[in-house]
Amino acid sequence: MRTETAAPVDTHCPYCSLQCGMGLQPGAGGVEVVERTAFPVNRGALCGKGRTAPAVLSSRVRLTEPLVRSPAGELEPAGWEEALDRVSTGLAGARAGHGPDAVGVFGGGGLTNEKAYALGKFARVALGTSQIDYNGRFCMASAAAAHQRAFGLDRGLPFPLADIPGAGCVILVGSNLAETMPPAVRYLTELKENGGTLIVIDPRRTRTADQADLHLAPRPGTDLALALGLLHLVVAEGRLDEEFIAARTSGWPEARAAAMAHWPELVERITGVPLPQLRRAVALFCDAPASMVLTARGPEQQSKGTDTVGAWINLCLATGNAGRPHAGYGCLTGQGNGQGGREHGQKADQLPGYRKLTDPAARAHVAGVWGVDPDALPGPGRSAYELLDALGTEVKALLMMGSNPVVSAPRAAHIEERLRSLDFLAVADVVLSETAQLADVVLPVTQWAEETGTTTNLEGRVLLRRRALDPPPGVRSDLDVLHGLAARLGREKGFPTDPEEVFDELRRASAGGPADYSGITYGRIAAEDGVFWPCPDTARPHPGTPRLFLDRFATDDGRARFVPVTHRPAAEEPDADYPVLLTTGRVLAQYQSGAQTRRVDELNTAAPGPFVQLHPQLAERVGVAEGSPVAVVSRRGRAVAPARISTDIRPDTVFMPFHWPGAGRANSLTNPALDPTSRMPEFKVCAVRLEAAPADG
Ligand SMILES: Nc1nc2c(c(=O)[nH]1)N[C@H]1C(S)=C(S)[C@@H](COP(=O)(O)OP(=O)(O)OC[C@H]3O[C@@H](n4cnc5c(=O)[nH]c(N)nc54)[C@H](O)[C@@H]3O)O[C@H]1N2
Ligand SMILES: Nc1nc2c(c(=O)[nH]1)N[C@H]1C(S)=C(S)[C@@H](COP(=O)(O)OP(=O)(O)OC[C@H]3O[C@@H](n4cnc5c(=O)[nH]c(N)nc54)[C@H](O)[C@@H]3O)O[C@H]1N2
Ligand code: SF4
Ligand SMILES: [Mo]
Repeated sequence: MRTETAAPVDTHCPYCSLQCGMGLQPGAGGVEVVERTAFPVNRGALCGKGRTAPAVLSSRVRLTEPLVRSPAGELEPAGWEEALDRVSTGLAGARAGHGPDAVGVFGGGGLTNEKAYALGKFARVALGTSQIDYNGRFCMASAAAAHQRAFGLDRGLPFPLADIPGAGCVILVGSNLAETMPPAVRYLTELKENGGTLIVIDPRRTRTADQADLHLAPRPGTDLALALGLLHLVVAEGRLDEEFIAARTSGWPEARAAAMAHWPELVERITGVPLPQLRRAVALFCDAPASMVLTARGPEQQSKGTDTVGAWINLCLATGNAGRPHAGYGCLTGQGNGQGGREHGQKADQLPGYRKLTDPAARAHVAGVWGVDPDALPGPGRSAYELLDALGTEVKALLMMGSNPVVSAPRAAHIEERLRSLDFLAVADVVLSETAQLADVVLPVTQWAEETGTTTNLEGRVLLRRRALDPPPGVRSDLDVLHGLAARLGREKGFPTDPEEVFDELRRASAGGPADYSGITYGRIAAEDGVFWPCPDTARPHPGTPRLFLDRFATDDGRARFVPVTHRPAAEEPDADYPVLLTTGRVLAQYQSGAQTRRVDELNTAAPGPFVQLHPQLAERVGVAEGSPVAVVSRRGRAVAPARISTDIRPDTVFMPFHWPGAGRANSLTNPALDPTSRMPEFKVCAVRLEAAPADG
């Protein structure tokens, strides 16, 4: 028996990229969340999801034994040996019949660094497949691509959140921070207390927009034009930082020419944002001694997301707001390990340390650490949506670890059907998610509080989650799963189950790469409240890098690159048949596909189900009343949910949260049109029509 004086275990929330610090106090009935005020990012504050996270540890709601599909088609309890045998046979069978690329692996940005690393290695070494990608492709891939293009390196925020209050003006583009990272609102409050101004750009007046000095409500999918219009005004009004442009950038003449084609009057027409508001935004942004632009999923989840983020970066560069304190561009990454999960090799084109799979030197280095022939490493594979779309045709068997695409993928009914058409599907999860329900084998895995591992938060700060309690019997860790499968596939060695051992290998694999973790140890993280990468292993311990680009950008010549970009319409614009724009996103009390949070009573009470937010003018035209069911129909499908009538949204746009399966599933409607560079689907814009639905849907 534990004594009641056991100290709380310092750890981090299982959900979003803020990775709030929390203490877990072990007690008779499991663990209780206690404040961890010393952790600087959230100083003890938590949102309701973090506070209630232990509810998902309860065996009442989670998987506690492997499940195997019986000849009669039912998922039935089985032992671990049988379940792992079935998975390795299923994966190996597809490989034997159709070649290694007939086996797919799908990961997640919620997985720890250790798991993401091991999963990428498992795909390339144990399976020999190129077909691995992950749900981060649905998240911040466009910002990552734009970061690489402009700065030569992708770390979501090149500065700590604590720098925000020191900026004179912050533009939040398509981020509903007050609902998606509530404890971070503190930084915006402090910004305003310091006399700084906040501009929020969102087609809806959100809880975040409520706090803004200026709220611009553009038509969804027009952020690229908006940013270009602001840059045009910056030039026209003589607000350029010529000195910065000359000293620290390249490519300005071409970017300038592209921006000058976007007349403010044209931009007003495209975006629906009145010209005086555009002028005011430029004044606030340029009057401040240092300004920031922070983007989130609003402008990024578009079929032109990379160019859109590029346009916002151009605005920062032209005004000298980059590479100096309290100024710059940053992306607010989303998932718990959305940053680290995109660095260590579960992405289709990537090796650990944010290395490129196509770079011969990177292949040689990582193959050396893995003890394999570099020529044996496969090349880049398909992106997430393209991989899911190829299921059942070119990809015959799939291992899913850390995503629930039946709810979260665009054009979800089609993806559900692709998953059903597989010869073999294995899902490792903590709960019986909608995707796990389709599997041939379900493997029950341990969760955050039951295992140790590192995550990298949205600031690039590498953190340690610590095990605070024992998992229920019958549950194994993802690292155990990969170890067991690799052994069955002939790789007895190379897949350790101890997270620290995996991390030490990751450090070596990342050494010398852009995301260099080699100087970071579990001990250092614990002692320092996290360590910012890059942190090479140097003779005198490297301090880590809270702020990037202060002296030079990570390009070959050290200069940030302007990229000339021009506006283009969404992949699907409204027309006579589908006259309304649909956009999608989140609510405070549910997380992602809802697999975890829909199992928490308190959260379900706060956010019980899907809804369609629409303007009273539109509601009247369609003939729906508050709370009555409205059908939303797109070229991909139909969804029905109660109307939530509000003047907080543009009259030409409806909004649906995507957290629920079934009749109200927003992703039955969304358009999988992909950004050509980042392969990000256009979750934030598609054309729909509305119909008042009969009460039974
Ligand atoms: N409560 C909660 N918090 C979360 C999550 C969650 O599921 N629930 N998920 C986490 C993850 S993985 C992520 S990625 C982040 C996402 O965090 P956010 O990006 O803040 O969340 P979203 O609600 O997807 O989108 C933000 C806003 O974009 C607006 N928007 C829609 N279309 C457009 C557009 O065309 N242009 C602009 N400028 N804005 C637009 C929406 O109205 C919405 O208010 O949240 C993280 N935190
Ligand atoms: N329409 C619309 N769709 C969207 C978005 C949007 O804005 N609009 N946003 C997109 C974005 S930004 C994201 S990030 C995706 C997210 O969507 P998903 O990829 O579906 O994310 P989650 O719901 O977090 O799914 C994670 C799954 O893994 C399980 N899990 C959690 N931790 C672990 C672990 O450690 N190991 C294993 N094996 N399993 C674990 C969870 O129980 C859950 O079933 O959705 C995307 N879909
Ligand atoms: S803001 Fe994010 S990390 Fe913090 S408690 Fe909420 S879900 Fe967890
Ligand atoms: Mo995300």
